Amino acid sequence: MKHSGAEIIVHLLEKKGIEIIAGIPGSANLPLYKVMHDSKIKHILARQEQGAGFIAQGIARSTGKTAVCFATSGPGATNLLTAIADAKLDSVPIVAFTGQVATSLIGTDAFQEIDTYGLTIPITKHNFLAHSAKELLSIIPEAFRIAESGRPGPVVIDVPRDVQVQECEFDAWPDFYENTTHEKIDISTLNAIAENIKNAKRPIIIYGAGIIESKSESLLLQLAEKNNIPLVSTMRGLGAIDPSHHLYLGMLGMHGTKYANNLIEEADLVIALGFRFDDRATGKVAEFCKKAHIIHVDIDKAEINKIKASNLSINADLKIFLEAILPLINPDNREKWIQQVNETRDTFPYFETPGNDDVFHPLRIIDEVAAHVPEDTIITTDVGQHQMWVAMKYPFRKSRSFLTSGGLGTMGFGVPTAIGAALANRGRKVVCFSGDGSFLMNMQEMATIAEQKPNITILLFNNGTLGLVRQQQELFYDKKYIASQFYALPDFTMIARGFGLKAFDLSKEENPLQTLQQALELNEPVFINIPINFTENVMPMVPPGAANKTMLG
Ligand SMILES: Cc1ncc(C[n+]2csc(CCOP(=O)(O)OP(=O)(O)O)c2C)c(N)n1
Ligand SMILES: [Mg+2]
Repeated sequence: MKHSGAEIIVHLLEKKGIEIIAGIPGSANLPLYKVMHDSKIKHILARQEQGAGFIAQGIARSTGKTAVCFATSGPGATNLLTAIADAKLDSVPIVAFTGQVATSLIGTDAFQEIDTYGLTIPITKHNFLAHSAKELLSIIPEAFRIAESGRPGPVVIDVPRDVQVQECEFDAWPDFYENTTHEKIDISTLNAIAENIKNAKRPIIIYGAGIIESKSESLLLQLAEKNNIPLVSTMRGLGAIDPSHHLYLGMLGMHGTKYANNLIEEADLVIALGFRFDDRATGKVAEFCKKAHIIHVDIDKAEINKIKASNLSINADLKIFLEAILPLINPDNREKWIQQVNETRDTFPYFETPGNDDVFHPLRIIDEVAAHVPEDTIITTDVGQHQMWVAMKYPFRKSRSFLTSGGLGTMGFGVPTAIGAALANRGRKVVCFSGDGSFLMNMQEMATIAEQKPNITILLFNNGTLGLVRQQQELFYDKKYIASQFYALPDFTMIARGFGLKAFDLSKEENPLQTLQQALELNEPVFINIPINFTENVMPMVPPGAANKTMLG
């Protein structure tokens, strides 16, 4: 048979089961779009390529499946970079197809030519520059295998315009394949870990997103319950364990719970599962779990001993590790340790409950939202104080219900990621908590929302400031406030209406909580402006670079 490069791309994406692709066309990828015209794949026209990248992320983060986005060469590709880098740091499987100038023009500073391959080397798990249509037959299955095997991550395929139109003859379509080989777990290390757990007096488990990626939430719970080991989550692990569980201590780190941070320092054994010892979680690393023996299990070998040396480590999929270790663990009720854990939890409540007259307190609003949306609602956030309040307060009960930019901390993440999540999970509600600074960075995607009409509610925590920056200036920069306050505040409600969304402004409502409740019941795109006092700080907090036990508030 004979097909063009563009036909090969679209056919293989259909074969892979890709249902939605977000992107923006331009001269270097128009041959690809011509073939997309007759494809059953639904194309979502984003309004900025960063939006397209985050729509893909919303699909991938909410479903665990690899998602795809398209951009043209030059500015299309550079606009996509932030979303790709964000996917790299949070291990999100996406495959981005970028158009490139014709092969004969590469290296001539041609119109809209940029070295996408070079630019994306440090921010992808792997990247390709296709030299011929035939090459695409091997590149595409390989790209998906890389994106979704082991520790997932983003892959870029840069396709010159002439490669998209080039015809090539071949006998059969290639198959997609998975990594079937797994690292063998060393039995003596496994036995040593079981022995360590048996002898530990004060063990604690810290888990990260690896538990979600490996679908081992229930195995983790079995291990914790069998041996009575308290559980601490990273921000990206939230949702894996029901927060009402008696062994659950919440999140660690900069805005974690004071009791989790303190108890980690009391532990004699830390079992780190799919947790990469990120500095926002560990605080000053030299001071982190100093008294503890450390066991580290991670699918990515490069993470082991990268930041914190471990005493015992296993490089494996967590599911395989947990299945292997569970039969070796004896039941233990750990009465004394659990009593200490409970006492510590009672001594340091996470935060003060806002007073009844404090209607717009962010924690109260989050409680109201959680109480009035369906259980299976997906939450996205932008980056700032509002993100931290949501991570701290929202009761995430299911994996993949909290989509947030953890590693890169990208303002502008929330709205387009919500679009991807809503399109990939029709029938489920998506709520995006945004900040007035972050929202301005990708609000053009409200046009995409108006077009697609997904069930998204945007809640704008409007404090008129770059709140998290203002907070740091107040606490750590002698109150030298600069470039953190907005002196020209847009009328966001009017803007949302201008885009075609139903919009509410709670600052103008007589009974704002009732309006909020009614707005949350709508199953259409809704925007809600919520006034937040700009002096409100996210507490407790570990000062940047300090040890977790020096937590303020
Ligand atoms: C793209 C980007 N630029 C800058 C920052 C640094 N930064 C982190 S939080 C923040 C303030 C966010 O303001 P807003 O979205 O209003 O949220 P708030 O903290 O007020 O809730 C800034 C500027 C960032 N994280 N991302
Ligand atoms: Mg703000």
